[in-house]
Amino acid sequence: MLIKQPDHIASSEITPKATYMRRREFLAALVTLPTVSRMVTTSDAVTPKNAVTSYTNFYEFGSDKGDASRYGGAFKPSPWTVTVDGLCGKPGTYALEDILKPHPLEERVYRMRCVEGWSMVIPWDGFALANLLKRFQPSDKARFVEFTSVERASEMPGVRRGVLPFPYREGLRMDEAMHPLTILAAGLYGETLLTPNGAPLRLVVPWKYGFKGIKSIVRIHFVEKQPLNTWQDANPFYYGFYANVNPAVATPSYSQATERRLGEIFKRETLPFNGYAEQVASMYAGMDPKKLF
Ligand SMILES: Nc1nc2c(c(=O)[nH]1)N[C@H]1C(S)=C(S)[C@@H](COP(=O)(O)O)O[C@H]1N2
Ligand SMILES: [Mo]
Repeated sequence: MLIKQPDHIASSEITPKATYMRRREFLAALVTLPTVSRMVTTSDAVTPKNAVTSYTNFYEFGSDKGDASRYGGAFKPSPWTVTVDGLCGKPGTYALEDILKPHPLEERVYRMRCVEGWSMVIPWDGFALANLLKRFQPSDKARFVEFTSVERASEMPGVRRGVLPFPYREGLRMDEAMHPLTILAAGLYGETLLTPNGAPLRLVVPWKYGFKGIKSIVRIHFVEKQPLNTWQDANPFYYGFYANVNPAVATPSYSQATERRLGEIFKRETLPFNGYAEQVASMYAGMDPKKLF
């Protein structure tokens, strides 16, 4: 078996050389097949596909985990455009095809964890967000990137009922957005993304709680100031900007020490940064981990 680091995640981009050798032990689980790009970041079993597509949080369709698959039938993820604006050299409205074309899809098997305590292992089909953002030439002033979801009352019953302040919004600091583990996904389990999981294009940030993974993206906005995300807007006491998975710090609503993998009976321990600490912890050096929820 060939165990190799993929080219696009050169260790020098993530950690200083000194820690590289230590990191390799962790990367033993990170396998790239030579032909198609495939990154497996965990030895945990992949969650059955039907659990991943039928148990979702997509409040535009309703607040029940089954609402997006129940009411998603009217939603049309095609044709689709993404508007890019703010502090960048190449703003514009791009067709989905233009967004995807230069970026061959890679399979990324990632651990995912919702703040509510359930977790999954999902084989996403996506590409590094960094590669897309670079095409728009973000200016030096752009310190954050803000994403917005589609808001279509006619196709989305949760939007009609106003169950959250829509449109759904999320944000990342620029270094988080440019991190090689951060991807935009256009598929899962080798198939085109289904509506409940955020068709046709959604964000995946595996060291953060699930709510950062904004679905059905229609806008990418480069900004100077830290943007507000929808959950923070709805309830700033419960939700913060960073949402880094931290088992040592309970959020006001949930303990974060353990999680239940969908399809399993016994709970398992939650890992700092959801198991991606070696790759991402250095981005938060000097920051109070209690404030990183
Ligand atoms: N537009 C939009 N994106 C969203 C949400 C949402 O309600 N609307 N829910 C978030 C939450 S709380 C979670 S846990 C993840 C879940 O992604 P999954 O359903 O594909 O597992 O999507 C996130 N992205
Ligand atoms: Mo969530």
